[in-house]
Amino acid sequence: MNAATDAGATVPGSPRVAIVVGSRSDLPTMEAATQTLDELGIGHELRVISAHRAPDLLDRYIADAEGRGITVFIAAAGLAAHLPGVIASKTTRPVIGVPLKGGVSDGLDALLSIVQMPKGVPVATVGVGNATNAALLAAQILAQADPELRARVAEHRSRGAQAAADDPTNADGV
Ligand code: RP5
Repeated sequence: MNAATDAGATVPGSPRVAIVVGSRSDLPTMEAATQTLDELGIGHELRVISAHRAPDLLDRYIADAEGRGITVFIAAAGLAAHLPGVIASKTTRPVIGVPLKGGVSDGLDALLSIVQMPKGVPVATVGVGNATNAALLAAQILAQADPELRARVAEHRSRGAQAAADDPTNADGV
């Protein structure tokens, strides 16, 4: 434990977003989250920790991550998909859940599992496999206390709007 951890302070340049997935098989889907956070210049870290297979490690990781200044957790899981809810039960930092495809309902099962948190322990849930929106939501949360990041998020949004406007389908000048 270092001084910054003791103080619970944010170390300059230290990761602010933790992406936690339940399995290595989730990693390809979550590349869009790391890419989006990189585009926005937001420090992040990635861990593979299953809520079911490694619950004690998950406990230790959350406590350590909070101490190092992690401010938002993005948690992705498929099947029973308890990971986001378990993380939310152990931290008051915002938790964004990403349901992943797979299982008998191809992601609908994970979506329902993640979105139906009991009152008192919220998880902000994005669409099935929508790692990009998870990263953007994390960015918007962090941007509320960071004007420079707020400007980068707004510019990112503008680029998306411009790309839609520039779509050749819209070439009639509307
Ligand atoms: C969940 O079970 C993981 O998040 C993953 O989406 C799913 C399948 O995991 P593996 O069997 O591929 O490890 O816990």
